[in-house]
Amino acid sequence: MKLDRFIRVAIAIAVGLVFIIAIGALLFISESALNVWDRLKAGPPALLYGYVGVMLLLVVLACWLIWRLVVRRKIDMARAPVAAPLSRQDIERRIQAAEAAGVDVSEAQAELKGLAARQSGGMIHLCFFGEISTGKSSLIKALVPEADVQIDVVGGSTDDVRHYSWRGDAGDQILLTDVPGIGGVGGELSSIATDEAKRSHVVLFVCDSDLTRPEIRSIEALLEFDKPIVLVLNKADRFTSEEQASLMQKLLERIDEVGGELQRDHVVAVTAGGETDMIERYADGSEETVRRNRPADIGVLVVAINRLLSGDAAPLDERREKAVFQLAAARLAEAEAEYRVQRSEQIIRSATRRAVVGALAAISPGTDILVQGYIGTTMTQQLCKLYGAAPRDLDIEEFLSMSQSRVGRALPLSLAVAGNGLKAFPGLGTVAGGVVHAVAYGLIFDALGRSLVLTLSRDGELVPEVAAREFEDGISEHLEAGVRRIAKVALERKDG
Ligand SMILES: Nc1nc2c(ncn2[C@@H]2O[C@H](COP(=O)(O)OP(=O)(O)O)[C@@H](O)[C@H]2O)c(=O)[nH]1
Ligand SMILES: [Mg+2]
Repeated sequence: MKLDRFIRVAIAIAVGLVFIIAIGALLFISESALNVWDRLKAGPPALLYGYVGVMLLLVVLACWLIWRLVVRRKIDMARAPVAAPLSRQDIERRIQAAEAAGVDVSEAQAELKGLAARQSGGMIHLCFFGEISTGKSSLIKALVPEADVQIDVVGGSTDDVRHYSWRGDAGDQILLTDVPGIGGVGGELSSIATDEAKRSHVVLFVCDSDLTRPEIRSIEALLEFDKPIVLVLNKADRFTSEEQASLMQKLLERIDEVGGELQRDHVVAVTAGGETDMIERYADGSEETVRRNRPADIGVLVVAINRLLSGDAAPLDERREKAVFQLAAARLAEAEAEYRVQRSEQIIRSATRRAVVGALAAISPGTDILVQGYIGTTMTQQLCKLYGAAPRDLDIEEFLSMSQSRVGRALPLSLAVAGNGLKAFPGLGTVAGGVVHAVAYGLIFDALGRSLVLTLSRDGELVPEVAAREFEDGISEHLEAGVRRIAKVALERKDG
């Protein structure tokens, strides 16, 4: 054990040396610091303050540099919460920025144009909203008897948005909007209805019993858009007055539960009327089914609406405007998501193609040159930028090297998948090993890009460990998905 002893002695000497140097350095530093301090004190105060100022500045600069290096940055250009109140300037600026980036902003713009058209009309917009067959159309018919409103016993007769004009107490023109019932099949009509409700000044939420879960959810969605709501319990003729009173109480409680504030006079019980089939029995014993009009009783609703509109219209208009800006922002966010999907596909394809070409050209290719090299870095940078993540260069390096260590394990599988994929091309004899390798590398790139998109769209930033794990978890699935396409790229290249 001579060597062992030798090493221990060497370490002991090294430790001793380090201590001596450290003590010397400490002495030297404190001596010169005291020296400088004494001289500064003796000198003019301006020099002292100036000196201390410069020292502080250096400390701040050092802190800033460390922060830049260590703390992850995240820029949220389009990721800003949709629910935040927006000004006209905000939304217009966002649309402009998105348009410049190549996003299709037509739907967001159409929302703003629609708002302008409505505002120039100067009418108050009331939207009848609620589940199918609660009697929305019947209520409009009761308010505007001369209107040609479609009412259906089966339900779901209103399949688009219709407008009817109505005159309030003060003689003001009011636009009543009939929309499809929510909760039908598909859900597409529901979203048409919800969007239209968000574009109105006041929503008349029509129900015909206690609120269901979907109804509560749509009320929550409307409250998120700061919509004034009048809750209308229709078909009151079906309840006794006690039943009606307890239902009304329940409705108020439900609204309370979702955190909405609704005044007592904003919950009303009415009977829209409508038609009903009745069996008429005659003296001679014969029976006949006749269609009768139910008497309507909507006085409380008319009062509630008039009270709502008797005040200043400007706050209502302002709230509506904000809601539409929010709606436009939501449209924009959808368009941006769509754009990101398309653009990321392009980025991944082009990186994969380059990886395949690079591997074909190399005499002894290796994934490390590819993954951690130029192609891997560019692809990662481009995808991060697309998803609004601004990782440090260090993070990108770390992510790629972590992925690299997983590539080693995935390579045999990737080669097998590539070999199999190439067999799918008819008329191809045995392909050279180089082509199989090239396809395998392409597949790895493809998988790397796709898993990166998954984490970026979910987290909005690049956390190396998380992204690398995602890559590992999804690799076999991604390999299978891309093999035909990438094999084709390799074969075209090789033939060319
Ligand atoms: N009992 C009763 N039935 C009503 C009342 N209002 C509407 N209805 C019936 O409810 C059904 C659906 O009405 P409709 O107005 O088409 O509902 P919408 O889908 O919400 O537009 C029809 O059969 C109406 O006759 C009401 O006040 N009382
Ligand atoms: Mg209807």
